[in-house]
Amino acid sequence: MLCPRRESFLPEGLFAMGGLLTAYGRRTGALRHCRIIQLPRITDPRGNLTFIESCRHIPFAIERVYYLYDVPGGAERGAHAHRRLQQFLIAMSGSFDVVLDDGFRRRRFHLNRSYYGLYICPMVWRYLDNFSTGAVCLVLASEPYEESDYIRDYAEFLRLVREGEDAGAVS
Ligand code: T46
Repeated sequence: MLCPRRESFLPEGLFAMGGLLTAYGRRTGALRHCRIIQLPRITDPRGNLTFIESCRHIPFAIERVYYLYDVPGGAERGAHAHRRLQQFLIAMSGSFDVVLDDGFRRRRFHLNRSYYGLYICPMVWRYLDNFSTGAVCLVLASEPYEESDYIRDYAEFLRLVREGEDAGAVS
């Protein structure tokens, strides 16, 4: 779901669009929209407090919340992309890594604090690994669960990204 006040911070047509050619001639994809977002932190001798409001601290309205926990050592989650879904991941406890890949570039993020998280826009392949003991990954999502939103085959993901590139690339 898009934010009512600010339609979406994502450029028009991102969902269909693939890579852009930068001034330096390097292809960049959706990864440029993904980023670590620092959250408000009310420190208090009684314990700290962090809060998140839809469309204020994260660029979408929250439609679903889920969390990963009791992840065995060495396990990997994810390994797919979403067509439309936006997500925000927080390490509520412990730590883990998130690897993002937009078909052009790949980047690894380490999450280990409950006062910041990683925003992931649509059409980004992701997997999570390196979970510490007791890690809890909280996920805020922009849409209800919908299996048809998943792209679970990496070759298919690359094909879609490249198709988008042919349709939408600019120089
Ligand atoms: C992502 C990482 C962090 C539901 O029924 N409802 C839900 O809301 C979700 C998320 C999953 N499911 C079912 C569907 C599958 O049968 O739970 C099973 C495992 O789901 P999935 O393969 O999506 O789990 P992960 O941990 O590999 O991936 C999930 C998110 O899908 C993904 O977008 O970033 O968590």
